[in-house]
Amino acid sequence: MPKGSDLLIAALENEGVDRIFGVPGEENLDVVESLRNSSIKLILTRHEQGAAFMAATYGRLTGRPGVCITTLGPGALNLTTGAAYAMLGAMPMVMITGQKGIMSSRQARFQIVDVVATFKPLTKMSRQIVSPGSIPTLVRDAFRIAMEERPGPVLLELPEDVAGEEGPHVLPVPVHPIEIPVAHRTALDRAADMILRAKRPLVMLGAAASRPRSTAGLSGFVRRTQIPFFTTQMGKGTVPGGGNLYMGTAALSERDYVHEAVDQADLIIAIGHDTIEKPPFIMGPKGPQVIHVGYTPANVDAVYFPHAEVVGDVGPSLELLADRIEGKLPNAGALLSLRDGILSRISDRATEDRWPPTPQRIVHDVRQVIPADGIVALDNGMYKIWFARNYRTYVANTLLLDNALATMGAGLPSAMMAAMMYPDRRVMAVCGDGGFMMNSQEMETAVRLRLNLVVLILDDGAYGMIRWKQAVDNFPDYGLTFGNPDFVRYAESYGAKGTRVESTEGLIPALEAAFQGGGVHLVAVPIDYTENTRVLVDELRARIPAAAAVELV
Ligand SMILES: Cc1ncc(C[n+]2csc(CCOP(=O)(O)OP(=O)(O)O)c2C)c(N)n1
Ligand SMILES: [Mg+2]
Repeated sequence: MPKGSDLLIAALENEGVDRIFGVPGEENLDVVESLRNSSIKLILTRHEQGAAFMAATYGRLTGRPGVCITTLGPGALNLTTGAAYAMLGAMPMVMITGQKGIMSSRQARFQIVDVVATFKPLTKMSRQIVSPGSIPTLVRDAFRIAMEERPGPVLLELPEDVAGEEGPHVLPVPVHPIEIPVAHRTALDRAADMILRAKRPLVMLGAAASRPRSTAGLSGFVRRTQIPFFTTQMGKGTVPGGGNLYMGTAALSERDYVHEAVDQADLIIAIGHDTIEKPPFIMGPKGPQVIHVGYTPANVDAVYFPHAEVVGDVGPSLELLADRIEGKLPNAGALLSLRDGILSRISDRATEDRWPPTPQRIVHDVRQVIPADGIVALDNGMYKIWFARNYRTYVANTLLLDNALATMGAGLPSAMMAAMMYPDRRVMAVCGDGGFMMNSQEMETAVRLRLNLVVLILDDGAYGMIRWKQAVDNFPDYGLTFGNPDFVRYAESYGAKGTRVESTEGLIPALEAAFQGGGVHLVAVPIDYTENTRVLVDELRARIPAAAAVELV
């Protein structure tokens, strides 16, 4: 007779799960044993947070939930940041946590935390499994909920006695494909009418535009309408940024060069915008009309209150919209004359050879060693603004950044997931010295998994973004610097390779050699963050003299 844990693993196999990330505890040992006899690989990590970031990134890249497993109490609580990351980032994920026996237990309250309640606000569903017979339906439901728009995490708690209990064999619930309805004809007609009347239209691609299922229909819409587009930070890459319609990425909320186009537009077609992102532009009473195109209706906010909505499966809905307007838009390219000016000012100083290198130079040099389909995964720090603003993408999901929870510590695990999934593509993690150290123990996991991965560490000996904001706000420089390990020896102690870049011209060769050498290779480079104030405050303030300090953190 199968145990509860066998039914769980069979249900996960039924969902097509091929790996589970995590750190098991004694309450999971039945599940570990069932896993050992299954087709699913257990990928052990060195912290549950790393497991959750990897599982969430699996969901982000495939559209199907990544799965992670932990014990009760302390292990489960270590998933909270990963749950929030998946929740805000709309990444499908299934978390499985252990628990003491619920029928009887001789452990009093040892390690017991109300995990199900803890995760309620951090998930789309958080439930305890109370009988083996319910496992197939609960697992199917969990996967559906995690995957449905808007995707996100779910948690299933499997107590150890339910996991170990034998019972009749219950078949998994069959999986069938589900299509999302397309937008209503009336909504499409209304949106088409607004676009046909626009004098200076602009498209914005937001976070949901990067969903794996979205990417096909989007390029077609832009190509057929020839309306120029900009992106949010998480919308980067869905339509190739190399094309002649890309106007930039809104890494700031206002006053950046890309906002010249935003400010002059009379209509913005916001595709897949999710207000969990730091606002890419601020709507006001006199601003442009906005059409929200998304899988789900817009979340109305003080800075985002669209005038019309096209809700439905984004790709096919956009196809129907393009059918209505293609060839009828004499004003489509009205804002294109701004393009060269915006892009040339963004790439200013990208090849300057000052030492330490500027953020612009580092972004430029990274782009030189990453092919079009190569993937850069960022942690969170000051450099994220520079990468979002300056790094051009050509393929969807090739700049993985988190502009939702914006947590530190996810850069290395998310890059590791990309490296696992795409062993033939170049993958690089870019981390600050602060964020890298928050999950640097996963270097061991990366080495153990024999990943090919370059980890670029930007060394300023500080929580640089906060230190910079402190200066911008006229506080004295206090409390935000630290010492670093010797990163080269640190990498070597894990069995990885390490290089310290000693000159600005040395960065590209160091990165190139790291990729060519294969394996896990850490490259540390100092960074000159004086550019933060020179460009993001002084230069942009000069552009609009009345502007206040740029709000970034
Ligand atoms: C887990 C977490 N803690 C704190 C913050 C707030 N925070 C945002 S950026 C930052 C500093 C990042 O430092 P580092 O990784 O060294 O990058 P740098 O800005 O120096 O390039 C901090 C503390 C955060 N986003 N996430
Ligand atoms: Mg730093």
